[in-house]
Amino acid sequence: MEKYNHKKIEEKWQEKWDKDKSYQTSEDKKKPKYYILDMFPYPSGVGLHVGHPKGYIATDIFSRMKMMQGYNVLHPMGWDAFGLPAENYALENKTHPRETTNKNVATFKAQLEKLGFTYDWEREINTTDPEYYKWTQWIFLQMFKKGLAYESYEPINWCPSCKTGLANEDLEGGRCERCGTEIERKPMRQWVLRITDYADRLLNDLEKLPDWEESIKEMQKNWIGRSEGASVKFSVILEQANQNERSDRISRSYRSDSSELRDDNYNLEVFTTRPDTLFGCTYMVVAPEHELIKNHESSIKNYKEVEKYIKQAGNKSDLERTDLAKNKTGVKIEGLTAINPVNNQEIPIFVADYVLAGYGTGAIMAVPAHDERDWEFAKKYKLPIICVIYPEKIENFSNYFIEDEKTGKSQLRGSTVVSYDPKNETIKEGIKRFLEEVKEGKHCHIGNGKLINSGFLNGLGIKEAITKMNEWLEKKKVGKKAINYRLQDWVFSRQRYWGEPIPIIHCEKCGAVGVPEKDLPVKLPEVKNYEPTGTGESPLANISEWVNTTCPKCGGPAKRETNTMPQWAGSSWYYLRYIDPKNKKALVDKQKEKYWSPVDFYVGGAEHATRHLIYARFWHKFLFDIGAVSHEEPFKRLQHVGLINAEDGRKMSKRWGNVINPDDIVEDFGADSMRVYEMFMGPFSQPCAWSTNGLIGARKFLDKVWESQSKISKENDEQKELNNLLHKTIKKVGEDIEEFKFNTAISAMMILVNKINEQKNISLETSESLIKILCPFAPHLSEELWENLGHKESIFKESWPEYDKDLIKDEMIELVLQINGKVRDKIEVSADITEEKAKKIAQESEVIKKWIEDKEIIKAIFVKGKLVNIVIK
Ligand code: ANZ
Ligand code: ZN
Repeated sequence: MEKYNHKKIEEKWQEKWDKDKSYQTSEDKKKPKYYILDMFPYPSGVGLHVGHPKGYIATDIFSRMKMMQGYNVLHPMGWDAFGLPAENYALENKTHPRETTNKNVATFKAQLEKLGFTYDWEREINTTDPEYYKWTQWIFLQMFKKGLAYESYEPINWCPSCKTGLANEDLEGGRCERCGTEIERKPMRQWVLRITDYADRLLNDLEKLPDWEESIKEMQKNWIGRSEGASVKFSVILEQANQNERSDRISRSYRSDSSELRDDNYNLEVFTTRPDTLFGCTYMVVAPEHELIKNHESSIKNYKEVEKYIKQAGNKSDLERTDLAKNKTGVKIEGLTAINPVNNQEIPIFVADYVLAGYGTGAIMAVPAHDERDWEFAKKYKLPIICVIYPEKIENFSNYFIEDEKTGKSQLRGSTVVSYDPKNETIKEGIKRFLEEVKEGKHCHIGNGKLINSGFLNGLGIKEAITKMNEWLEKKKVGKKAINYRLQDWVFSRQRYWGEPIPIIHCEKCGAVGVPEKDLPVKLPEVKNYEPTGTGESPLANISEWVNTTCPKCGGPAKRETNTMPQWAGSSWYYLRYIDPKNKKALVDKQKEKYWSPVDFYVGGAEHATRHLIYARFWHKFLFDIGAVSHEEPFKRLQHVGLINAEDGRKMSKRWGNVINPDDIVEDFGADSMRVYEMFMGPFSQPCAWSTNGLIGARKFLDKVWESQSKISKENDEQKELNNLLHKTIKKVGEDIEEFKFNTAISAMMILVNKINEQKNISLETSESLIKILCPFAPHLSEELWENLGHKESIFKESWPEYDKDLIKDEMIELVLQINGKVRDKIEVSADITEEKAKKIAQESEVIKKWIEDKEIIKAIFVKGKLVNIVIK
């Protein structure tokens, strides 16, 4: 027998698959469908390194198995080619981004093709293709029509190096995610998408996604950041007001029947999660960007000082500003005073940068006794501290901050009881001393407790006090229950060249007018100078032939919008286009969408847990609302890929000189070896380091498979033991692929192959079954072996092998399902079933379902290898 020649074999089969169009998507409606999707790459200039294809190999294995299981499989690939990285690369290399993008796409594609993937290249998409971005623009127009896309002039994140505005999502620790430059705040005109309208649905619908990893759902929850609390309006008075005006305003503020109170110039609205602490509010703080300052310039006595402070704050990033460890700074605004509505106390207003403009209302009621930031600030500026929550039990002097004598910094003392001395004081005395000590600034009590020093709230717990205060605020018309999100509307314009033009025309008479749908796409004009201008205008603004146009509404002279869309636009809906990539009339045909949607399985990098995956869910929900798609959620199952690092443990990067090009590995060891190796490295979602030794091991395994074919003989003395092992392996490999546990599937096949090689002879059937379970992993080698056995058709036309239940009996057990200790059902399961899975299966039993319907499950007990007992009320 000839030796295993990967080069010859891989070239031969790739050519054949290509010629036969083996992986063209079948749309035979009689068959079930499976849509498996990779996050498409942005084709950077450096090409792929061996880490990139890990996810693609996994989805390819999965696709091949699903094909053999009788599904129509949709497994497409495309290019996310607009955006900053592509443009920055083009600028560095002084070539037009269109040119570099085309070149990079070609390189990526060639690299991928060498790995033997099942991608249906007839469905390839590229976000920079006008036929594609026509529909990106179309979606924007629909949002514009529904009022979800709007113009705003708020200060936004500005990267001075990339010279563009950025969304919050584009920052990493206050720096530009692309270039690492610290972000400034810059007021400018921009387009914004009202994603906050969808905040609740984006949050609540996470529950409809049981097949998403919990950790990713958690990240989305935190990103959306829903906080329940109240908004409270504080009346603001000017110090110049004479005594009469003053008391009039105070009393009117209290009665809340003043028309002035509705004039926002004389109100300061805050968002608080703790309305129960209102009696403890002793001052207020506005963010440096807050409009109160500009609106009262003439009344602010120390305006110069305030202005100087604001300038300094503007240079700091949000991260720096909110850093707990940083010294709090601020300036008292002289000339303005606020009135605490709950007790009519006049309290000072500060400007301080620990309050952020972009969260809540950009102003806070400060409660120094119970908020650490306020506490530090109050101590620094000698502001009164009033304790309104005391620990119910003196033993619970917990979670408070105490000053470190040496450094003067506050420290969380966790739950240690530092302050109470039961030998020398009664509980009552202890509480009294506690209150004194809080007042003196010794502790900041952020823990639980009861209300004190709080009028009508005294004696209540925090929860009841919140409810009662909210009622009071509402009755007095000075506030109400409110919900606040960390999620902000999506800043959607970029002052850069390489993006989708925003399809809007500005007319002096008609304002911002949407480009008529028949005129889409608005093509990105060819230009010589595409460098960012840095003026806040996109380079498109310099092309007067393109900018000047006529208004679609009135026909008068008008100008095109010159901002472009962010990198994330094209990727927010691309998975829909693969379903119907060449449709000229619609984004996607309704019938096709119904058949293929949703994406059954989505695999990609964890770095997209928030941005891309929130944006895509938002667009999808919008498309659902306008009837363009039939499901509310785009991705049914989600799996993240663990990174492959370099052999030295560092990230693979040009900077470290540790990048390995897959082309070299394919050349020396073969694509099949690389595929097997990358799947064998460890648990799929975990990071791991590349190892050439490991790769050699994978190659040796394939050599052994190759050699095992010479053992096929009619006169085999195949042992029953081998047959049992074969069927166990068939079962395990199928189940492991389904669960993305490729490493254990491969190790099971290795054991099988070793066993085979111990035999003198093996049967044809054994060899064929082995090739069938191996073929998703090593498709080229398997096709060749299959052909060697005399088959004319591709192995991927075969059905996935079934295992013989009788032969794996010892692997199966009867799991007893109990309700409150009584046997109610029995099911056959794998002997090594995990606790989590057993409990899930138990609750899915039709019999058990009837028992637990409308009942509260107290707990479920699992006894390995025996039973699940569900305890209900
Ligand atoms: C009074 C108070 C008393 C507060 C107390 C907390 C504890 P989350 O949970 O993140 O929603 N806050 C509101 N807007 C802010 C802003 N723009 N910049 C900085 N801080 C801001 O946080 C809500 C709490 O953060 C609010 O509740 C407010 O302080 C502060 F014992 O109000 B709190
Ligand atoms: Zn007009």
